[in-house]
Amino acid sequence: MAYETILYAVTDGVARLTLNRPEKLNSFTVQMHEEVRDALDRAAADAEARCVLITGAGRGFCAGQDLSDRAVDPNDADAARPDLGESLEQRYNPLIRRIAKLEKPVICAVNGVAAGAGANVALACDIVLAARSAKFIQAFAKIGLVPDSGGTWSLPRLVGMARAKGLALLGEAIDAETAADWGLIWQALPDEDLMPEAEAIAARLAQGPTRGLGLIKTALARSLDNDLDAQLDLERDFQTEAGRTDDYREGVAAFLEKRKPAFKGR
Ligand code: LHQ
Repeated sequence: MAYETILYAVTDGVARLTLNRPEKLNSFTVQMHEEVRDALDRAAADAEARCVLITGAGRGFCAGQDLSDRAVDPNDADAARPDLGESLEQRYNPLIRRIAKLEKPVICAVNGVAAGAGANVALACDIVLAARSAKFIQAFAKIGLVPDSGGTWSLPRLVGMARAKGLALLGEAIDAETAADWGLIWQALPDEDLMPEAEAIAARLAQGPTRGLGLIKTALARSLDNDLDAQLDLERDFQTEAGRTDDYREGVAAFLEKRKPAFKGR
């Protein structure tokens, strides 16, 4: 598939996906959804891609759904009422599931405003960095909607119920430093440091023990539903698998030989 609304390339083990509709703050259209899905599927299937780095072109990260194709006359009682659930089922939910189930680390570099579904796409990623000038807005309540794209699931888990309710009900923007202080994201950085730091983390993860990193991501996600016994069983099974990888053998050998490991991602 040729892309028109995103940029996608794999180099040095990193799949870089850039949302690229800067004039509309990278808000989602049906086409952009199709392209992002396709790119994430390619990244999942490509052994050369050992982590994914998502960012936005221009001054915004993503303003959520493109609302320009949703305009309705509020005075026209007969105007068709859209089925937004269908839009979630067909587009946003598959997107969030792809990020969550991708067994490779997904880094998100939030370069500017992240609003509505755009904020929750960022929060679905594994390591979220944001420029100090970026803002996170659960904009849904402002237009009569409910946080979607996993927001009602991720917000209470990331920041606790009191802050989740404040963010979702008030729809106010919070800045990147507040987001980091609250534990919503990993780190807020000076604007000029965002991409160099995101690239440094991506380079590090791309040279990591990819299978083990994928298992870590899945184990932490499963812990949110498991009790301790179930999680201990899961750790046993995952460690069995990790212990059989070439990268584990290399990691131990490198430690004993006092050198840097050369992981192959196998
Ligand atoms: C936009 C958008 C946008 C179109 C900026 N659409 N053009 C899922 C299921 C199905 C349907 C419904 O929704 C969902 C999930 C959702 O995501 S709902 C939430 C949708 N998003 C929003 O409500 C956010 C709307 N945008 C804003 O509030 C502001 O644009 C923010 C706070 C993000 C940025 O404000 P500013 O920095 O002041 O920029 P701006 O408002 O001037 O925007 C720049 C341009 O981008 C402007 O176009 P123009 O032609 O006038 O220069 C905006 O119209 C356009 N834009 N967001 N979502």
